[in-house]
Amino acid sequence: MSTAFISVYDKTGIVELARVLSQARIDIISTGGTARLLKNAHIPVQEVSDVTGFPELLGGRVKTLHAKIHAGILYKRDEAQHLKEIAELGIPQIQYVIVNFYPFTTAIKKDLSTEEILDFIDIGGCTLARSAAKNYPHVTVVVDPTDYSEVMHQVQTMGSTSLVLRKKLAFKAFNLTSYYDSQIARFFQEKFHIRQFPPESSIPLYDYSPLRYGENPHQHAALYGDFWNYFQQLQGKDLSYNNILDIDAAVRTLLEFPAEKAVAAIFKHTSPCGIGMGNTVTDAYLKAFETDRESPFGGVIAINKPLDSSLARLLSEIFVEVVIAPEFEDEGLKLLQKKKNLRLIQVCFEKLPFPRFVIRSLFGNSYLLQEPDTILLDQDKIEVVSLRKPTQKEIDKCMFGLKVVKHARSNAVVFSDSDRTLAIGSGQASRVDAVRIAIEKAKREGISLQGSAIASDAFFPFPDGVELAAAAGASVVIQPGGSVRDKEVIETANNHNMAMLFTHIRHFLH
Ligand code: 93A
Repeated sequence: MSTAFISVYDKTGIVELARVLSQARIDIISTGGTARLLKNAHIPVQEVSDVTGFPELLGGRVKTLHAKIHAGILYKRDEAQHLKEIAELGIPQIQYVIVNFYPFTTAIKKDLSTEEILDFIDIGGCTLARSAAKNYPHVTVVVDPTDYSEVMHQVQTMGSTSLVLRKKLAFKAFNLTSYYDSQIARFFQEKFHIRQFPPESSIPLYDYSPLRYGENPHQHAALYGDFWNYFQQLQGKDLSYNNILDIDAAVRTLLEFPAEKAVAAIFKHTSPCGIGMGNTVTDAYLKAFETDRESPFGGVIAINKPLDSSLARLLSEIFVEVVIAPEFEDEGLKLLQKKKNLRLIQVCFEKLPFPRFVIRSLFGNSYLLQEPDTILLDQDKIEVVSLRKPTQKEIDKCMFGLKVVKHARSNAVVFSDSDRTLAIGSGQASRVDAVRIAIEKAKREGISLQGSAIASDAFFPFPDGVELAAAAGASVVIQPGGSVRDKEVIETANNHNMAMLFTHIRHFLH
């Protein structure tokens, strides 16, 4: 005689499923609330306590955690010793486990105490699902009400389920329990202010969390890996897919700069709007913001030093989606907390490891993997190719621009001073267009490019870009070199008395 064990929190569709199982001469064992519902629908059902001989204990904390239940699920149907033990001890032969869990993720969104939330951690239900999924060769586990119809159809037409379906359902069960536990771990991390596991730990903090959607609302998306080991959300709406991309781009840019200085990076659509460096975070932010006061609307702002009240005051005047800092001073935090939706993200710079790979997916199951672009030019390796040698000040300007251009989408150029970006042109198929856009932006913002440096992520294929930069006032160019027209390009620099530096390192970013 085969048996179904039914214990569901979400009781949608359960009566219908139980009726089909019952009509197929499958016995039903159930927990309190579920049993009551089925009895009311005149479906024959046995209470779990009648099977185990134990009442539901501790107000329901221990209902199904019993050897009789788990042996009834886990025994191998083709192993004589297992069958003998089952028969001797009068253990029910459980072939179906239909279970869904206490809604932990819904509970944490409600205004409940920690103690109340702990009561939403399902132990027995998850254990039932894991036992059944482990024994999928013999047992059908159903954790999702949308699978009821397929199970009913197979039971009605074949008298049982197919192995193919049981494998799929077992996968779904383990996928759900791993996700469920990851949400509990994440809650504990936030509640107990656990920044991260010890770095030597090989245990990932949690595997993935679904995102509301991907780049666009019609795309499903999820975040995989240990991101939350290094970032902590202090307030605001959940991070979106695009927010996470921008956070990553902004934080990576900050890592280019010396830790002694305050640096601010403003990003949108993974493009830098402006980067500034100064003695205070406010100073750095203002320099970054002045590069382009139009684009940061809806962008993200990352700083490498604690956010204070002076910067918080400035930030509360503009609309940004995310603010990232290693620390939020109390007063600054209070000011920003007035903006309920604003996402505040604390980043742990000290422990931030570079990704091992950058991954892009292609058709089918094919992927492009590469190492991240972590190389930074050694100043001694710069080759001066122009007649005029650069001043130290010009080299400083070049180095600033170079650090930023690395993080701008190709083709990209950055006009810069030694402590700020002045104009950025990026994401263009033609390099000269990137130069044109940067110059146009500087005009719009009323920024003078006189005496600026221009950094380019790859060589100038023609002299036109350098020509335009010279006309706009740039006095020095830094670029990898390597074009077949290098000679013409260098000549153009010489004609304008510009200094030109070759790095021999290209920084494409797509
Ligand atoms: O508190 S529990 O973790 N202890 C258990 O032993 C147990 N067994 C099943 N919760 C347990 N369950 C859960 O009870 C199930 O996962 C399901 O969500 C719920 C169904 O209870 P009822 O049938 O009383 O509504």
